Amino acid sequence: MSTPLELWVEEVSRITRPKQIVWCDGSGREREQMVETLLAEGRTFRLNEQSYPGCILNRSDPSDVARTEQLTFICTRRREDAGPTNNWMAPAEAKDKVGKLFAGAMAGRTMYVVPYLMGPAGSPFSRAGVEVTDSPYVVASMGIMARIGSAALDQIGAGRDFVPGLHSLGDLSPDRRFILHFPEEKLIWSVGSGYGGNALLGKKCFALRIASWMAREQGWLAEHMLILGLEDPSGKITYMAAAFPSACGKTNLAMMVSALESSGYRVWTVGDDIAWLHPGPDGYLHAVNPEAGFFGVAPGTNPQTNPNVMQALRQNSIFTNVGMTPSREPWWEGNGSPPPAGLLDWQGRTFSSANGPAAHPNSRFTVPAGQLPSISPHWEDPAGVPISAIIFGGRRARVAPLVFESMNWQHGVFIAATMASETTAAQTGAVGVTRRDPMAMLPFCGYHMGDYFRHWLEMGRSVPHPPKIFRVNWFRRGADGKFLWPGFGENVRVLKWILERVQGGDHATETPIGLVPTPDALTLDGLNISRGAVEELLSVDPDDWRREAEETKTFFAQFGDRLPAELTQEHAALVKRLGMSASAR
Ligand code: GTP
Ligand code: SPV
Ligand code: MN
Repeated sequence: MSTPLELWVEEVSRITRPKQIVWCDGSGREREQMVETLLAEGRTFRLNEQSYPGCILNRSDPSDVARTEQLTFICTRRREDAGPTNNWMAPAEAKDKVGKLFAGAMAGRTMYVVPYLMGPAGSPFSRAGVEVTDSPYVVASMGIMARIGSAALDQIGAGRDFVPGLHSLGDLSPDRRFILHFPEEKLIWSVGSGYGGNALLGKKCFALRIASWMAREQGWLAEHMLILGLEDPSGKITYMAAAFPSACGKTNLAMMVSALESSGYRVWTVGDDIAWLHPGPDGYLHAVNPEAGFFGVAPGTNPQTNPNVMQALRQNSIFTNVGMTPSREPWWEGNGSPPPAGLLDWQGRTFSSANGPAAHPNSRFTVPAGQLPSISPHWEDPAGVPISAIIFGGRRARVAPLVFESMNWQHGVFIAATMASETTAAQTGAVGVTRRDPMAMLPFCGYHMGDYFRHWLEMGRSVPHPPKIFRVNWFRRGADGKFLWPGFGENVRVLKWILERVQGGDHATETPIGLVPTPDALTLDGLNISRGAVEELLSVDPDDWRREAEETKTFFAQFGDRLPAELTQEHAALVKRLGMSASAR
């Protein structure tokens, strides 16, 4: 008797017609075979065996360098269940149209079957998936980003409780690229891209889009969040989760070397991109990191901004679309050293600034989490870590202050739902365009965003000790166009204020948008920043926020009657606090 998994693998092999099928177990030998296969394909290189042992550099197709949101679909039976913020295709139409692209797609190639577990082995919160792919790069990357092989097969056994994901590189043309999610049957289809979130199906496709749907059904949350522990001078560790849009600072915050380490504040990393949050028996929300590695933005990463990851990426790591020096070391803009003579850019050309940067702006490193010096001893705790604060942040050159706190959970959901951020290179399209990105989940919520807001409101009501909710912005700029806040390891100063608020400290002033630190509440010793800059960072300009409130009204309108009444009430209360006229409401 075949198991459901074997039957599904047979079914997809009948469609894709590979020359052979390889079941992956995640062993070192298998990884070495993937590397050999990649080297033979000519777009992958072994890095310097002395300085970067076990590391490779991969150059993707130049048209396949970031997530493609316009080619990403939620395929629910009813269009309205995908909601106005998602692309939608009817399941039957999707299968017919994209099924044609899978037909014979693996002819003459190997089909790899990658069973994977999202979440720590033995955790009641962990979920299994199986990715079938014709890309050895995907196999090697999944081997770092998830627990693959027996950890997953043990959980799946002869059952059907796994999320199947079918992936093929196809011809890599964006004209024939589709990333499809069928949340009602918990199925993923992806064709035409080998890059990151389009192709490593455990990550955004499963752990966010499909998992967010499961989470609503089952009473938990699947979020685009880092998880960190802040140790205070008493040795107590308080856990926080933070949602920022892509390339807006999660990896760097989660791994920071604290500027206040000498006074006893230290940061421990639990996760850098995704959090699954479940109500725990102690009345707190508990977070697990479903991933096992970090797929982080390379440019800007250096020994000052992120010393922890600079150490971790020295071995067993994959570099994608970075430059390569003549001594076969990876290189990117902002890595702390000047471009050496003979540098090759991400497309393998001799570096010339006329061709643009040496590393693609969305170039990335893929690093096993266990290698990080700051990895938390609890990062694989099956029960997760209890969360005391949730932080939402965006990239805003103006308007948004360095930090503010919500008045309560309902108001917290409102300030998360109305967050906006400037777009980055993590997705294709224009960079620097301000867009609403509720909870940093705009590209990742697998269902109607109005229902998602309602689920968030319900979660706060059902948990006896809901986390306090904050907003931050490391990216505010002064009149000279420069960042007002130094960021990175200095962000611990903001985390310290958040910790004090969690512990009941009262150094906060009420403004129309929420509670901001009093001018002397932030610990700034040892930091060279002017009083004026701090005041500017914390300032809340009523005119700016009246404009935000106007935009929020338009943004909310698209959700129709699925927008929870609580958020309409929060908007009305904000409008009132801002002293806006009735017509502006
Ligand atoms: P995804 O992996 O795409 O979800 O992104 P992420 O949120 O983990 O972003 P990441 O930490 O990789 O940061 C992306 C970019 O923002 C990098 O170029 C960083 O150098 C920059 N950055 C991160 N933190 C800060 C900060 O505190 N201040 C400033 N000015 N830049 C930052
Ligand atoms: C993001 O874009 O938010 C990422 C990278 O974390 S990717 O996996 O490519 O989506
Ligand atoms: Mn991300």
